Amino acid sequence: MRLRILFLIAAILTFGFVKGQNTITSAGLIPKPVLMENNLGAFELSNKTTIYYTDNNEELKKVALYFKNLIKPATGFDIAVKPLSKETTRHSITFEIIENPELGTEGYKLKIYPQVITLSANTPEGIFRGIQTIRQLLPAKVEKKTVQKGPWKIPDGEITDFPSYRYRGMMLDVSRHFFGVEDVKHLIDLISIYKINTLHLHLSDDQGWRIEIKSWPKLTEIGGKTQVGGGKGGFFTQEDYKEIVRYAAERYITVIPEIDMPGHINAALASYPELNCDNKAKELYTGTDVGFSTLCVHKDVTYKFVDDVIRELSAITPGEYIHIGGDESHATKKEDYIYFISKVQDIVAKYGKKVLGWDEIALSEIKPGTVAEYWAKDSNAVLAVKKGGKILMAPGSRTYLDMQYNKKTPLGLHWSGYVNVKKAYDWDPATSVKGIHKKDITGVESPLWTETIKTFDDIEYMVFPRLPGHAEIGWTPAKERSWDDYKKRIAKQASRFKALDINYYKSPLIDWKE
Ligand code: IFG
Repeated sequence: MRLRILFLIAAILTFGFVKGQNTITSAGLIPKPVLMENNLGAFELSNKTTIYYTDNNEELKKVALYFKNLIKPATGFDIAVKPLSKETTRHSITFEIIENPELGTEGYKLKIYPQVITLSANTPEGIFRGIQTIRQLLPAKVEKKTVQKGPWKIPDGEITDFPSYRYRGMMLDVSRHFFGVEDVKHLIDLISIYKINTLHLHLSDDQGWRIEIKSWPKLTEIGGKTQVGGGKGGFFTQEDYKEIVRYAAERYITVIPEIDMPGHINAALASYPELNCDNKAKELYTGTDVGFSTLCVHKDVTYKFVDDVIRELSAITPGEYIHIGGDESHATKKEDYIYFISKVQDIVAKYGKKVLGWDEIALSEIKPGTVAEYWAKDSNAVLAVKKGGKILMAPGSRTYLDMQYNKKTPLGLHWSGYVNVKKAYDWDPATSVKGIHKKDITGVESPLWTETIKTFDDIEYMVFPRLPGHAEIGWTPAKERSWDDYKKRIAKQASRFKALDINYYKSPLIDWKE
């Protein structure tokens, strides 16, 4: 008899078939953790749960309060948050800072028992990443903004987890169509669920200049006035931008601003005649062509402009990178481009920042610390590495969220092919470009260009469900990933998308479990 019971328990532990109850391995976690073990039973969150944080660590307290406030609307629980002391109540969640080199800065260890949860990490950032896992182990209705019926069970077991790549990002183009602070904050909330840690804002292009530069006010007064299709455009004041940076930092997301140069610059050329070689301001542009504009590379005022812009932007950007663009400069002579990009890298370094740029920057010098963002040309990526640079992987054919899913889906472009959910997921950055290896790669990024994207619903439609797959590529080791396993897990995210009211694309490739 005893043997039969033991066998039954072993079967349950192995297959997690406890009827109806979630288990850690059946919860559909994305990104998939490195190590997961099921135990029997569950921890049930209640009003009596206490959250403890160790070492009276103020930053850790903020993360604990983030978790408390995250679960409060749907559970109705106003959970106590206290510094860990000797006597802890029986039913508790403890966030603790430990020293475990295996976990790095973002990794965590999660142990869930019926009465106690311990989430440990080397840093509060690691605790924040682990909280996203706890969040995904709770029923999806925990995402709702109104009180829902319980129970609020978190399946027992253990998770050890840490990311493959340090840079896991998304880019939002706010130039082609402008999206304001509230939209950007909402996007930050959604991408943080999948452990994304970088938001690259494409702040300037031919159609719009979107960031206030106090020493060049017409950039937004004139350059910010319109957008693709002729709508009213808009821009971030420096206060708006600082609020976005603050909100992102609370979720351990670093903002990287991009000022695209020397091309994709018509909005600036329309704002200041002196930036043009013929001293004539350009007309504002509301179309979707690319590659027709350029700064005047051999004028001193151009470098005064670049210096002022980089200076002001660096002063309000805590992150170590500034993105200088550099793509599609078809209107700039090659030798002028090489000269310009080299000078801009010096200016960025002067303000204590490092350079990120689209892969064409490899044609110029690559200064120490510079990262080339691979989007289209393999040879540029290989050249950048040869010159000592690192690569941020953003291949148009896999990560561009403005690519149509297929020829029938209404939004997006398809110059880089159709990118369905499988094509977005089923690739490995470390082997997808000949001559580029894991050691050369800082991470993965998913750009959303907005020529055809006008509303937040449009953003959600293109981002979900492909971005969670990219987040997993950046986090989970390639050998742990397979499309067959992933498509079952992304299917289970549908209930979360629904609870979050996300306008996701119900790809026919997935058997969605709403
Ligand atoms: N390429 C351009 C973008 C945008 C994109 C749309 C890059 C680096 C096509 N440059 O991608 O400005 O127009 O898919």
